[in-house]
Amino acid sequence: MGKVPRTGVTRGRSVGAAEAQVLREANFDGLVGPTHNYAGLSFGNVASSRHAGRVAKPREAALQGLAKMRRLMEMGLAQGVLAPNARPALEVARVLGFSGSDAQILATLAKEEPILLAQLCSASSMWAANAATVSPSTDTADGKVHFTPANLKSMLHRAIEPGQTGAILRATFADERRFVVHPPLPAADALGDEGAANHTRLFDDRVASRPGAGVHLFVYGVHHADRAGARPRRYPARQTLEACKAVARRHGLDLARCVFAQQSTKAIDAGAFHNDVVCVGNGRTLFYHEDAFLDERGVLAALRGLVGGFRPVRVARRSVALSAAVKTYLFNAQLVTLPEAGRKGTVGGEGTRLIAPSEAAEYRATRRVLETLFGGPHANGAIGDHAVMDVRESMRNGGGPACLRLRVPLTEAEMRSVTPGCWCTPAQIDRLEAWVKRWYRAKLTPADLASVTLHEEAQEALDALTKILGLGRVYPFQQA
Ligand code: SUG
Repeated sequence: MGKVPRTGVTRGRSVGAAEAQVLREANFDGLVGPTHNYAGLSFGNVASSRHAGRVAKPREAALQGLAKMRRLMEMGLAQGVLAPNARPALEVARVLGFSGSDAQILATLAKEEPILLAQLCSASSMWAANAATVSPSTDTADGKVHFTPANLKSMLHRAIEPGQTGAILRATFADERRFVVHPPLPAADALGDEGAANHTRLFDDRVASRPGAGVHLFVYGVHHADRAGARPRRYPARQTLEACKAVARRHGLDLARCVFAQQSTKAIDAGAFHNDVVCVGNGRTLFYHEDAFLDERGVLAALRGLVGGFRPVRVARRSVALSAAVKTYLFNAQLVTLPEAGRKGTVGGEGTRLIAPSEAAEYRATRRVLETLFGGPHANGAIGDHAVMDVRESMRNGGGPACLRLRVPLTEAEMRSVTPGCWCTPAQIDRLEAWVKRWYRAKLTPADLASVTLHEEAQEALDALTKILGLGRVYPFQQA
């Protein structure tokens, strides 16, 4: 495991434990799989539709992701990696009635069901913020870390993820004394769940010595049972209130410390298909767009009442239009607390840094927000500075820096129980880069997806990956 300085500290008391537990946030980034392509599969995700059919660069995409992991690790943050789903998911094709050899199924799909072929090939598991919702042990009734893999029921290419994602999470967080990986919620309209992309854990980070559980902001697009309630008109609302509540309940969170907030329908209709497109939080800070929530005042009041020293950093629509927020992904950023040792040269904000996509620095209005985060009109001393990351290949499918990572706050002992190969160290990232360069194609178009060679390459690559990460046999093809 990489040497991870103490940082982003919050304290809480795990049930039954005599000592207050110190948590550190680790980010587990989804590794981009070898079939990364642009198929325009996500209705309501503007970037996905805009780039449909383009030539994708899987090798570059995976290397961009690894470069981001390396930079966060070099900032002194705890960085891990989540293995991708294996694609093409021919086991799903067989469930859907296709038969014959792999080559025959691929040929039939290409000829008769090209959209289904693209769905079965999508590398969408890279967006680890949708892998699961995570509750740290300080906040759960049984003192364990709970994971619920998201059912992702809104889109077929994503709805086939939770089985493999669950297996990968179980292999990564294998110690059952500390980690619980639940099954996904039933895949019904009433229970649409997209995971951590719609969840933010806040806590008072001023007094590290004051134990206390976190506050959980769950954001939903629709209250399914409320037929008269607000709903987006243009694009689907992927997350329901019912799903948020079920996750909070089964994880054993204190419901009095949960805030369930509806996303503004305007935001969804502008292309913010997840709350993390317009909002990100860390500690007692929430950085968000004015149009993120249906009832902004109510959300702020609830959070003010629960989070000591709560600091909202609001960006008004007259500074950044909703369309610009969606286009640049200014808010699809990681808001991190740098460890003491890594703060040299930072401006202030107690080492809080916004890790934004390069696109946000290229557009005038959002660049201005980045440049004036500390001391400018949006500032209240909450955010010290920013860094930009180039994850363009993922961005063209609507996935920014925040989409690519799953936040997992862990105690020191829990960190030691994670499968060691899943932690990033300089040597492990070197190994993964070499692995990508060996196996990944430079270019991929939707027409290439029917290739049996691609299928075989992907399997060999992932088989090798499970050895590098020390995961065991997590993939369906390894069990056959
Ligand atoms: O679910 N894009 C993903 C992007 C997910 C971003 N995640 C967060 N915001 N946390 C989605 O819409 C596009 C695939 C394609 O069109 O080929 C896609 O699935």
